Amino acid sequence: MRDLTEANLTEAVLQKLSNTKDPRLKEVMSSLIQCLHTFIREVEPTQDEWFDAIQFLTEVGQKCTDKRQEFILMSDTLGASMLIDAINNRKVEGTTESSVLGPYYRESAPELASGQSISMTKEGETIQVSGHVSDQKHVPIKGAILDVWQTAPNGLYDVQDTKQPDMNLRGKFRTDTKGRYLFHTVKPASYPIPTDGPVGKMLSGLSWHPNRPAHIHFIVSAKGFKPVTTQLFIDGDPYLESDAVFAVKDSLVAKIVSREGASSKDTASNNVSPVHNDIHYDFRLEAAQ
Ligand code: MBD
Ligand code: FE
Repeated sequence: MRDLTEANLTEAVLQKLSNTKDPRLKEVMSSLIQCLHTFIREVEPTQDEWFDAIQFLTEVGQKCTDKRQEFILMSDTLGASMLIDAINNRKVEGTTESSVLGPYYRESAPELASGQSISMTKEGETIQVSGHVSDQKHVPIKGAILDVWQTAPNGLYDVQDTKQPDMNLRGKFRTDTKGRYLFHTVKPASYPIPTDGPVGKMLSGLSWHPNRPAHIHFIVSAKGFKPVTTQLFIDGDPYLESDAVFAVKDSLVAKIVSREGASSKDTASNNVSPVHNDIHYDFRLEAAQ
């Protein structure tokens, strides 16, 4: 391999894969090398531009900590995460649609009793979230687990905000014998994804806004069923049509229904008419094969 040129360099790199044993690795790298070379041939980056690109990826890596995942943010904002999700969770009639996990999931959320609130501070407007978990034929699933997380009304997750208690606005709930779940929370807000890193610079360079519509994350799982990672979005949010991470699906938009005059422990002591905010949403899981 000498005197490689613009014309034969791609072929020479691909040739080297003939020694690669793992067939999937071979397939993946073959495609990656071809796509990368095609991209370079199309764009013809200057050497300064290529160095800037390497600098950008370096900064993405350096921005990552145990509380900040800039690579996920890059994948999300370029639509890659939703494309991976779409390919791996093709729509199955009668089941809840999936959406992206995002960078703020934590595995060890506390298990809470039905009806409890995931808000440790109670700051914000209380909402009650309830519904059923069932299979495709509407048969209720007992003991399904809903792992839930969201931002505070200031638009920050616990890990982003030193003022919030650890594990604030996270919890795991279990369905009862009739497949019902119930919990309380506070109204989430639409908010910008973090813009103080290289992905923020990329978005502003592209004139793309960083905002996500208000949402509540769920991983719903049950024995014998395929778990679904999804999000519920609040109807009427101004960013439903332009989510910075492309995650909104019509079937995942939920209405907050306000009932005046309902008795509520939270508001009964105040001198205002008690209002109950309700979200009702039923999840449906596909049986595992
Ligand atoms: C979020 O809160 C989120 O849910 C996703 C998918 C990406 C960035 C921030
Ligand atoms: Fe989120």
